[in-house]
Amino acid sequence: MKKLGMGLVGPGFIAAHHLDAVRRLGNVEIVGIAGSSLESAKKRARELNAGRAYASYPELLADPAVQVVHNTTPNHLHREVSLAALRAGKHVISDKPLASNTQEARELYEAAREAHVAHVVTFNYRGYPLVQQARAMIAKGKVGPAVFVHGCYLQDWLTDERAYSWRLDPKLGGASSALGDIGSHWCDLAEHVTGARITAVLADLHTAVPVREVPAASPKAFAGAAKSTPRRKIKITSEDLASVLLRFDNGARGCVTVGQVLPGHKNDLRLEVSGRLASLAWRQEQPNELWIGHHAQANTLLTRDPALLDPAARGYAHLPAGHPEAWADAFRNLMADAYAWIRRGGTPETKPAALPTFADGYRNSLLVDAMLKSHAAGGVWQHVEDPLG
Ligand code: SOE
Repeated sequence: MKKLGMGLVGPGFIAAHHLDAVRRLGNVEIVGIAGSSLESAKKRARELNAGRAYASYPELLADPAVQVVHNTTPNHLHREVSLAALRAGKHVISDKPLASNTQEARELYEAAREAHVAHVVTFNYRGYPLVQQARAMIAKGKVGPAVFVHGCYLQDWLTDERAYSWRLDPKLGGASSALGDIGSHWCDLAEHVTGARITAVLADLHTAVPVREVPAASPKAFAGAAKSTPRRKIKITSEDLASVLLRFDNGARGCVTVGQVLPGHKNDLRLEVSGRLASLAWRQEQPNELWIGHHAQANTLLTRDPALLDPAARGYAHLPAGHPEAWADAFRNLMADAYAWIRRGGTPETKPAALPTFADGYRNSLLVDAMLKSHAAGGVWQHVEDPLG
C-alpha cells in the first residue's frame, strides 16, 4: 500500500504526539514540518525526526508530497492554516478547538464540506476502548432512558500564579480559556457517548487567579520557567474555573465542572451517565475500567479486555487484558480512524462513526459560546443553536 504523505504546521507540545501516533500506523510518511521560521522548523524537525523543514506553511502546502495537513498551531492560527490547507485540496487534521470563535468555526466547517476532503478535529478522548464500550452499551439500550449526565474535567497546571500559557490570552487562545481548552473535550465526549445533544446551558464562570506573573519571554504550553526568570504582572480576563448545568434533547439533565487551578488534578476527566436501568462511569486517569452501577444487583467493574468488549469497541483495544492502554493509544486510535477515512476518500458515507469532524468542532464552538453568553447574561439558561440539525 502506498504511504500517504503528511505535513505538520505548528511544532509545539502536541506536535510530537501527532507524529508518534502516525508513526505507529505504519502507512504514513512524515514529509516535513513548518513552524514560525525556517530556523525553528529545522530545529524541531531534527528534534522530532520529522522529515524536512519548510520556511513557511504555504511552502509546505505547495509540496505535492503532502496530502494530509496536521494543524497544531495555537488557536488563533487554526482558521488561517486550515482554510489554506483546504483550499490547497489537502485533507486536514486540526487540533481542538477548531477555531478561536464560532464564526471562524462555521467558516471552516463550510469550507471543509465544499472541499470534499477528510476533515478531523482532535477530540481524542473518543479513542478509548471503554469510551466506545459505554457508547455501544447506551446505543443498545443497556442503560435505559438517560436521566443524568455529569462529570468534570479538572487540571492543576495553572494553579501557580507564575504559570502561564498563550491559552490565557484571548487574542491567541480565544474568548474562553478552560472551557475552550478542556470543557470542549468533556462536552464532545458527553454528546458522543450518549448520542444526545445539549440543548441549553446555564454557566457560572470564574477567574480564580486573576493576576499572573508572566515570564518576559513567551513560554511554551506547560513550560515551567526558572524562578529567576524576569517577570511582569498581567491581568487575566478568561475563566480558569466553570460550573455548567445542562439540558439534553433526550430529556436528560446534566452538569459539568471544569477547572485548571485545582491542586492534585492532573488530567482528571470523568463522565458518568445514569439511565433508568443502570449507570456507567469512566475516568480518563483510570481508562481501563468502566464502572457499571445497578439499583437491585451488585455493581460491576468492567476492565478492558478485548474479548469482553462490544464488537463496536473491540477494534479500539489492541493489547490483551491486563496490559493497560492509555492516552497515547487513544490518540493513535483517532489517527487510525482519520487515515482510514482518508484512504476511503473522505466522503460523508465512509467516515468511521467515532471520528470527530469539523462539523463536531463547529457544534462544540456553539456550545462553548452559549456557556460564555449564559455567564455574561448573569447566569441565565441559554439555548444552544443547532444549525446542523
Ligand atoms: C492542556 O490543558 C491539554 O493539553 C489540552 O489542551 C488537551 O487537549 C488535553 O488533552 C490535555 O490537556
